[in-house]
Amino acid sequence: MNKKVLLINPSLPPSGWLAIEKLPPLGLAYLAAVLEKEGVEVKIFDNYLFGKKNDFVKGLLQEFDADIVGIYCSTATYISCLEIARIIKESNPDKIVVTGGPHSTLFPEQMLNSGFFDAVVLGEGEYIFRDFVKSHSRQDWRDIKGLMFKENGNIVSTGRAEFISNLDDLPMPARHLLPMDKYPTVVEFLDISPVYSLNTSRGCPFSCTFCSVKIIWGRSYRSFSPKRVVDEVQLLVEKYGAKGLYFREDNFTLDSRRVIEICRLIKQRGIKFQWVCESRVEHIKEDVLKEMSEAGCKAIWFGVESGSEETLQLVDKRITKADALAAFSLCKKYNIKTGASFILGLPREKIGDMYKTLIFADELDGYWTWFNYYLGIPGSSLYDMVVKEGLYDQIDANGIARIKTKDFDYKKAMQIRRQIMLIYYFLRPKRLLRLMLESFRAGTWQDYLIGALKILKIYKVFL
Ligand code: B12
Ligand code: SF4
Repeated sequence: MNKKVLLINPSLPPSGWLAIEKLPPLGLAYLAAVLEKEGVEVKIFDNYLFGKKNDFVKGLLQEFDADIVGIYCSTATYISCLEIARIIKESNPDKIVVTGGPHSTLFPEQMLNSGFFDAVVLGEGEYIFRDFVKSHSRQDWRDIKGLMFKENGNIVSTGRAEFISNLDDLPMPARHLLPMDKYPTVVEFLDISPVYSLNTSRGCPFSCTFCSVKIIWGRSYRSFSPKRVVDEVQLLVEKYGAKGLYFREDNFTLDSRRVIEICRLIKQRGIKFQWVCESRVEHIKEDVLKEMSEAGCKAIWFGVESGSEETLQLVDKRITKADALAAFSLCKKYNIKTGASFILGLPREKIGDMYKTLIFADELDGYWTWFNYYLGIPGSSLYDMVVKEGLYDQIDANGIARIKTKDFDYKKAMQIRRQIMLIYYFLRPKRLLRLMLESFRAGTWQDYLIGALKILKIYKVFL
């Protein structure tokens, strides 16, 4: 097929979000790999990484005259996504502009009503987008499940497509189209480089009320087979020279048989690298952890969320503090570093619950600890509750809710978060020192500094 497709990852517009981590957009790389297999010429431009002004797209289209432009859209990058699409339509009205990703899947009508998009792909995009690119005319779009577009001013939805039943059918993500040498390749926990990321599963059977992952990926868990995962590992180690890997996904450890099989294959093939993954605390069982440690696992990030049992129940996390303590202590036994991620300022929390989180974070004493503040993300059931009960004082242009309850508002929650971070880091100076050393090593110290200044509001003293 002699069509040309340009895929864009938009930059983060100025907002309350921090963009400390920059990883290759694997979703776009999967779309590109499937298209390349069909003979389509594809380019990916990752402006989340480069942060150029959005009119970069004009020059790009002069160099690469794509027939179709596909733009990733998350809630955080929605404004940039919209602007890029507007610039394309104003300068090249004949281009077909399509969007997909979490925000577009949540708000397809909003995207189409902007007037800048020809179609929206809902959810898992590889096969839907392939069929879209292969289609000969707009008439064919009605036959492609998973699409929304406008026809005579009316929005047409073809319904949600089936999820891909066997992920192993997908080709390896087209990392060769990404500027792999430009991404930060150092992660906290590992003192080696380069470290690359991969994503080996989709979907989550849990229903944490603050999370919107199920809208895209559904409740059923699908994963690449252990062999396919280890093939990708081997490719990253042998072709890209990876010394470390980061399994950056929601539920890497959900299926312990799969994890054990992956670890055994890594050992059998004698692949030498260190790795990090993310996990729910209750999935950490000794037999699995032992295999993980033997296969090179050095650290695990956990969503611990809160030090208040009431809050854990409120968000339907289905874990207890005891589960977290057990997981952290097992990790210690196997010399695996731990990361603990918490959320402060959830609706229905009392101020005392936030301090319970501080006390519990101190007790867990993860190698890394991160305190997020709650922002209501569209597509989550907690967001629906916040909106229904009017527990917000602002919903911004991206649809993000800043909450306000009878106990605190967003400003107060941020103030408490600042105090909590200060107490947590100054309580044990080793934590502060580690944060500083690691961010220097990772080259992210400027981001952390800006983040810290924002968090501590120190910048107000200078500006
Ligand atoms: C790894 C990861 C990151 C990485 C890489 C992000 C990236 N662009 O790939 C980094 C660290 C950079 C990151 C940053 C952020 N992330 Co993040 N991240 C993830 C995570 C865990 C996995 C992403 C992934 O690789 N998925 C696998 C690939 C295959 O899926 P995909 O990228 O979604 O792409 C598929 C479809 O969406 C669709 N598609 C995507 N784009 C397009 C474009 C077109 C044209 C088409 C047709 C289809 C299509 O087809 C793809 C293939 O099936 C997800 C959780 C999840 N389960 O997805 C959160 C997630 C995407 N992140 C989230 C958030 C909130 C953020 C940040 C705002 C965090 C922060 N405070 O900085 C930033 C925003 C970054 C951005 N560019 O928007 C939210 C987004 C929610 C929302 N409503 O937008 C998610 C869903 C997590 C959550 N719990 O809610 N993230
Ligand atoms: S937070 Fe993690 S475990 Fe909970 S629903 Fe979201 S992806 Fe699943």
